[in-house]
Parts: sequence; structure tokens; C-alpha cells
Amino acid sequence: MQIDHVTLRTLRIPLVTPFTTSFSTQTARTVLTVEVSARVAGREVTGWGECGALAEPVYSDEYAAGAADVIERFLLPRLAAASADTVLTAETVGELLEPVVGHRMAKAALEAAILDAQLKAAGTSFATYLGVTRDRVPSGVSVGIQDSIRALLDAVAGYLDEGYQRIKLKIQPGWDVEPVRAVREAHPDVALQVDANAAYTLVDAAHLRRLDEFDLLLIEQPLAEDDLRQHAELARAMATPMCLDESVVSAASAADAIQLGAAAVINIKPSRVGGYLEARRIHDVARASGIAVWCGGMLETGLARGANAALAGLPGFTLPGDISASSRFYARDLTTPYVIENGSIAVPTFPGLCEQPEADALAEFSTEVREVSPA
Ligand code: SMG
Ligand code: MG
Repeated sequence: MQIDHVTLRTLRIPLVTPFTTSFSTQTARTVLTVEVSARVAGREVTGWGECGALAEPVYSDEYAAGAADVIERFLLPRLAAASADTVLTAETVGELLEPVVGHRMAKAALEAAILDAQLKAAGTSFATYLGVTRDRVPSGVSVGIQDSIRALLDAVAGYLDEGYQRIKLKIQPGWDVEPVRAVREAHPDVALQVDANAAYTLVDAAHLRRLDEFDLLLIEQPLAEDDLRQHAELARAMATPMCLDESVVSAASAADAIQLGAAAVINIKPSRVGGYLEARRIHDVARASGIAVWCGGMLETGLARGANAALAGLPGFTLPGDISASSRFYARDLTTPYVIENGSIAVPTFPGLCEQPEADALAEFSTEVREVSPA
């Protein structure tokens, strides 16, 4: 593949309702998109990728403007040099970008755009590329921290009415045992899990153990990103299965977490781990180790939501993902909106990772458009 040019866009898309976690309240999603115009076997083709980084480095150390900068200065020049020698394929991106330390969300966005272009040129869907045969995947929803238990119960009831198969509650100190108890009492049989986004320390172990009585599927990332050993210690102290999100950034860190007993379950987010290909490797490592995985979310637009659904069709994804309908976050998506039917999302069959985004949606939400020449 030869890269002709790349357009980096920053979009700001309003959310239908504010999304509060232990680290921030989002009212709009700032999204960096990567549009790669390339030639594959003489054919002109365009590929799209979306960056998982938020506007601020509060979920992880990456942020959207920083990702745009590192793509322009350091990542794209490496791919462009390789593309002149025609060694560039989606499968070589990871190795070509390895000399740049970290910046996995930036790398993931670029790899997704290249993979999208490559699959579109070949007329192959992402599911076919992965060898996925499932045509639908179960849909879960992540429910932010609310102002009151009443508001939480209303929100959960609304999502259950829409058919979501699993509820995830965001928790933080001061918003944990009581809200979880209220939801469990209202819905004794619902598949329920919690996510703390690293809001606790090991000193809170006795308090967190109080969550054990609610029959949760898992507790996600209670401790800090680099606290693998402490997660292992907490896992031994709790009956609720330990799930890691932020801590798992690669297949290597997944292997470490599994070996240490820090993760009984892994949330795989393609953006967090440097792309869909590393995400599949984590799936493979976890599956071989008897560890369940599920697909996490970063409030993806239609540029990545369907690709996440395809990934979640792999056999090791045995728990419902944070792959909700587009309408969970957006009144208007960039592509045909994803919908849930009978609690599940269809695995896309079109070529590539995503549909071409709608030009008027891009125009409506773009706050910055930067043309980057690859050379
Ligand atoms: O995309 O459905 C989604 C959001 C799922 O809760 C979600 N993501 O830590 O798992 C997580 C959070 C990270 C994003 S919070 C702005
Ligand atoms: Mg999480």
C-alpha cells in the first residue's frame, strides 16, 4: 500500500446525556479521526480510523490533540517511508511503529485506517478477516454515576427496557455499595458488574469486599493502572471476579496479569492496546489461559463501533461487551447508526471496518481539519 495523504479531523459530538465516571463528566465526545487516502495494487482507496483518546489525559496518559501530534510528527513518517518500499500492510504497522514508545491509542487509530483501506480494497469484511462466524453479539451498557439513586434506577430501567443484556455501573468512593444494592434489589436476576476506573486503593479492600454480596459478574479496575500486584492481592481478598481494563495495554501485560492472578477477566479495548491486531493477540493469550474477555468501549462513533462488534464475535469473548446502540451516546452518529435488536448488535458484513462517514455529519462536528502530507 502507498499512502497518498492523510486528513486528521478533530470532532466534538454532543452526548445525549452527560456521562460521569470517577475521573470526569463528559457532555460531548472529542474524537480524533484519521482518513488515509492510499493506493492498493493500483486502486485508490480511503480508510478511516478513530482514536480512543479523550480530550484530556484522565482515563489514560493519551489525549486527542497529543495523538494528532504524535501521528503527524512520528508515526505517519515511519509508515510513509515503509509505504515507499511497498512493505506497508496493516499487519506490518505494529512492528513499524514499535520504535515509538507508548502512544497506543494514536497507533491504533492509524492501524485501523490502514486496515480499513486494505480490507475495502480487497472487498473483505472485518469479521471475515478475523474468521468470525457469529452474526450478532450481546450488547451491554455502561451507566455513569448519577445524582441520586432514584435517577440511577430510572436510567437502569430505561436501558433494560431497550433490551440491554448486561448493566455496568460506574462506581467511586461514596457511590458504590448503596447504588449497587439498590439496582440489585430492583433487578435480582440482571447481569450486573461495576467499574471503578482506578478510584480505590488497597486500603479500601474491606469496603470493596462488601460488594461480594451482590452477585456481580466482575469488578473492573478498582486500583491504579500500574498496581498489578495490588490487584492480585485484592483479587484474593474478594469473591467477585477481578477484571482489568486500564492495566492491560498489550498481550505481554495481559500475560503478566494472568500469571500474577491479577485478572480473572479482561476488558479488551482495541484502542487502549494499540489496535485490533494486538486486541486479537490478547484474546488468544486469555483464551489459552482460560480467562474470559469482553469488548470494552470508549464511546466509539460508527467508525469503530461495528469493528468492535466484529472483534467481539471471536470465541473467547464470552461476556457481553460495552457495545451499545449509537443512540446510547449520540443523537446523530457519523455513519448509519448501530441499533440493538433483542439485546444484540449485528456484526457488520460490509467491506472494511466501517462505512464511509456522512459528509454533513463530519462538517457539523469538525472543530479542526488538518491535512498531513506523509513525506
Ligand atoms: O463506549 O460504552 C462505552 C463506554 C464504556 O464505560 C465505558 N468506558 O473505563 O470502561 C471504561 C470507560 C472508559 C470511558 S469513560 C469516558
Ligand atoms: Mg473501564
